[in-house]
Amino acid sequence: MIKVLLINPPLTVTERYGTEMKEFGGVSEPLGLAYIAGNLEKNGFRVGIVDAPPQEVSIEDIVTHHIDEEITLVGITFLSPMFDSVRKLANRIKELHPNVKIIVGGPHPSALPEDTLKEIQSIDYVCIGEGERTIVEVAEFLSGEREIKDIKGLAYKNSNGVRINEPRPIEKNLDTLPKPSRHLLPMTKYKLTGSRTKGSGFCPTIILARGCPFDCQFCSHPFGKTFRHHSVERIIGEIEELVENYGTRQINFEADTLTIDKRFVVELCQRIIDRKLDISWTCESRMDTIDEEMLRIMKKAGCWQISYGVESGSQRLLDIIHKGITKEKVIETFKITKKIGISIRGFFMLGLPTETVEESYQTIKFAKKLNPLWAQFTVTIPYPGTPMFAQLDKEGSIRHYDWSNYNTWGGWADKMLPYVPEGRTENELKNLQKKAMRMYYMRPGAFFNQLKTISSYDDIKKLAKGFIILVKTKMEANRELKG
Ligand code: B12
Ligand code: SF4
Repeated sequence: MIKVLLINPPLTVTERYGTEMKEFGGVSEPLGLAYIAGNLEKNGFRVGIVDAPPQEVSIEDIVTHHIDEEITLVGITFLSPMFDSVRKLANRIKELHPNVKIIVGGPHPSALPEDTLKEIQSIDYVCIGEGERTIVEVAEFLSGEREIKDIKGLAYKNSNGVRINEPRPIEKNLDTLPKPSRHLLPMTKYKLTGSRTKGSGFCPTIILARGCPFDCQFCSHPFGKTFRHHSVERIIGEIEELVENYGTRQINFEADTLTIDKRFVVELCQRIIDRKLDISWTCESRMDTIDEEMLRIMKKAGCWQISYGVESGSQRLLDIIHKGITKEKVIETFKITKKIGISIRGFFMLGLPTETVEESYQTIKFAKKLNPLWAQFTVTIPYPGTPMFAQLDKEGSIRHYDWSNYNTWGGWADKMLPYVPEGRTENELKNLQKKAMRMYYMRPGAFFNQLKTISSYDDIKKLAKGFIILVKTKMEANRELKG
């Protein structure tokens, strides 16, 4: 049986968040790789994972210490901002180990399979979409057990250029996939973003469901539009394993739209309560798929925080991005969530297509009115694979295709922006992001909200550091004005 090495390429927290904000960034488990490793192991293949960011390994370390003669196939996971890192890694692997085959997967190559194969010549195959079955079939092909043209969801180079095989159907029953191989990951090294954890930053993630039927134009729908969830038994089993193996008391529940299926959420929460699983958990949700009854049982089952994507304070923009939610619904859901006692993280986007300066301020004002514990203001990045990217690209409004600069949140938007609405400037938007954070957090109300959450010395340090950064941005803005 061939041996496969899976790699999460080097992309440090500093590269993602910048020097100033790196302490607020998290490093999470690459569950996509762990899932495909699970299926490779189930099918008898030998497999290892290098998770470069937490293991602090460089490209040179990987090619010299982790790739040996036994390895036939290397798989790399790939988000758009990792482009440069993936290119350097793949080129260096081919230089030193020309016989090793390289496959990439993840949201970026899934959206642009042909471009990826052309832009990075050292890559042999692109997996499009869910990868569990595709990687096993590629490993079987390399073992001489099947033909490459029959592997669904695969793109590769041939004599005529690039061939894209038939699409791979989505996994209808997620439980048929083995559990992610967390034993191959450096689990103790992970730390979720400060705003998503209580006390210790260790908070492993479980994926409960995949797919979302909604149509937000900034979303790339890597798992398609059909909602599918794991069975409650499987999820409870995974929670118990995390508690037993890693002693965790907090978990991040991940799903594209967790609360879309009320019966599932209620059943899961009831089971957590009945089994007396003493865990607290955080999740994300859409504000029009959640109600008071659900929130009550979620709270009882240990949910302490929900992240809501509000996006904009302008109804015109909410409609343009097909958010499908009214501002009234947002206000109502915030009110009920606070009443139940679940803390809120609110996500807001600045610089949406056609957004005016007045509308940007409308968003900041709306955020203050909603007053979540944490507010995150992100300068809009149209990612490949999203309808927004397709539309702006068609209009000729994409300013550059330097994928490594496609970096959403991550401290400040300090890379060159791929899109700036007409009549606005890059500098103005970047400064506005900082100003939004100041306007939001440098209010007595927001400050006291934060004070109430302090439970350790680390929390005080984090708060003080955040405050100093905001004051620094204010001083910089003043200097710019004077200059
Ligand atoms: C949760 C999440 C996060 C969490 C991660 C939490 C965690 N513990 O995993 C946090 C908040 C930390 C995060 C951070 C970021 N995220 Co994020 N995130 C997501 C989200 C909502 C779900 C990801 C997930 O859990 N996937 C589950 C696993 C099982 O799926 P997967 O990794 O895609 O892998 C499957 C396939 O893609 C494929 N596959 C993946 N890799 C490989 C490799 C090989 C060899 C093969 C064969 C197959 C394969 O097979 C896997 C199994 O089916 C997605 C949206 C989405 N629905 O995907 C955005 C998403 C992935 N994030 C995105 C981005 C941009 C980021 C950041 C870069 C933002 C930033 N600047 O900080 C960072 C990068 C973090 C990093 N890894 O370095 C974008 C990527 C867009 C793009 N074109 O690249 C997405 C798609 C959201 C969007 N805007 O549409 N993210
Ligand atoms: S609700 Fe979330 S997952 Fe669904 S389309 Fe909108 S952003 Fe994407």
